[in-house]
Amino acid sequence: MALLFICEGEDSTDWEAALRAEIPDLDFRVWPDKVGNPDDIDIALTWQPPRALLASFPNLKAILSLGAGVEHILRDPELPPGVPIARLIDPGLQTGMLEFVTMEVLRHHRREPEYRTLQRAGEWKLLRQKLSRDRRIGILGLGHLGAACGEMLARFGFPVSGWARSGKELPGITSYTGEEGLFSLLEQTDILICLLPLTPDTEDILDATTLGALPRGAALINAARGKHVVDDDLIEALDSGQLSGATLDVFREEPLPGDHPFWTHPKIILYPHTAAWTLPESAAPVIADNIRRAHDGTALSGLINLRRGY
Ligand code: NDP
Ligand code: OXD
Repeated sequence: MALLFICEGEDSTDWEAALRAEIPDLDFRVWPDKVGNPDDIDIALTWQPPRALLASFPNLKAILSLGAGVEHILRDPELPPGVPIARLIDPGLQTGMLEFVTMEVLRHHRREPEYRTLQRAGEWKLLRQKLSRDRRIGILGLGHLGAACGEMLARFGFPVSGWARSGKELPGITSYTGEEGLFSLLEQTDILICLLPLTPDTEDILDATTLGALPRGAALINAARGKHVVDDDLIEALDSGQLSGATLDVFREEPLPGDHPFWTHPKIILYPHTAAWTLPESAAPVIADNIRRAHDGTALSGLINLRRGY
C-alpha cells in the first residue's frame, strides 16, 4: 500500500525523507506525476486536494491534513464516504502560533504601530503605557492552538478569556461558551485573537455586530481563516475608531488580490498566511503515528467530526 502526497506547488523531497526516517519501507507517491496504480493508495496526505480526486482511490483508509485546518478538504462535495479525516496536531505548528500570537499581542499592547507612525513623522512622543494586567485578552477557539496561546499570555500577566464550544478548565483562562458567552467575552476584550476552525458555524463570525461589541479601541488578531472576517465590516470598524488596529494573517482569497484595501490600510498589519508552518522535521513523527494507526485500524489522532466540521 502507498501514501499519496497531494499538495500542489510544494516540493515533496523533504517530506519523503522525513517520513521515510519514521517508516523506512513507506511507499511514498506524489500527485500528479508519481501516482501509479490508484488501487495502491491507502493514505492521502494533503493540502487543498482538487475536487473529486480523493474519491478516485478505492482503497483509501485515511485522509491526513497537512495543516491544523481541514476546511480545505471538507469543501470537496465528492469526498469518499466513510474514510476518516484527521487534522494535524503538531508541536511545531503550536510553537509557531505561540510565537506569532505573542509577537502580535505585544505589538498591540506596547502600541508599536503608533510608534512606527511617529518615527516616520520624525516625532519624539511618549504614548501612555498600560500594565499587562490591565490589557484584557479574548481568544476565540481554545483548542490545540488557542489554549496554548492563552496559557502563554496568562503568564505575561494578561487577564485571558477564551470561547469554545465546550467549557474548559485551563490555568489562567476564564472560559465562555455559547452565544451569550461570546458577547460576555467580547465586551471585556481589549485584544481579540481568532483561532477558530472555519466551519458553517464560525464563517463570518467577526462582523459589524461582534466587532461592535468590543470596547472602543480594541485590536484584532486573526490567525485562523480569512472567512471568519467580514472584510467591509472590519474596514468600517477600523475607520470609525471602533478598532485601533488589526493583524491579519489569513484572507478570504489567498494570495490577497493586489487591489484589496487591506494592503494599504494604515491600521492593518498584514502577513501572507505564515503564522505557523507545517514543517516536516516536526510534523513527520505525528503523521507517521497516524499512518500506523490507519494501518492498524485504530482511531486517528485529530480525527475530524464531520457533523461539527472540525
Ligand atoms: P482545534 O480543533 O484544536 O480547536 C478548535 C477550537 O475552536 C476548539 O476549542 C473548539 O471548541 C472551538 N470551536 C470550534 N467551533 C466552535 C463554535 N462553533 N463555537 C465555539 N467554539 C468553537 O484547532 P487548532 O487549535 O489546532 O487550530 C485552529 C485553527 O487555526 C485551524 O482550524 C486553522 O484554521 C487555524 N490555523 C492557522 C494557521 C496559520 O498559519 N494562520 C496555522 C494553523 C492553524 P471545543 O474545544 O469545545 O471543541
Ligand atoms: C493550518 C494552516 O491550518 O497553516 O495548519 O493554516
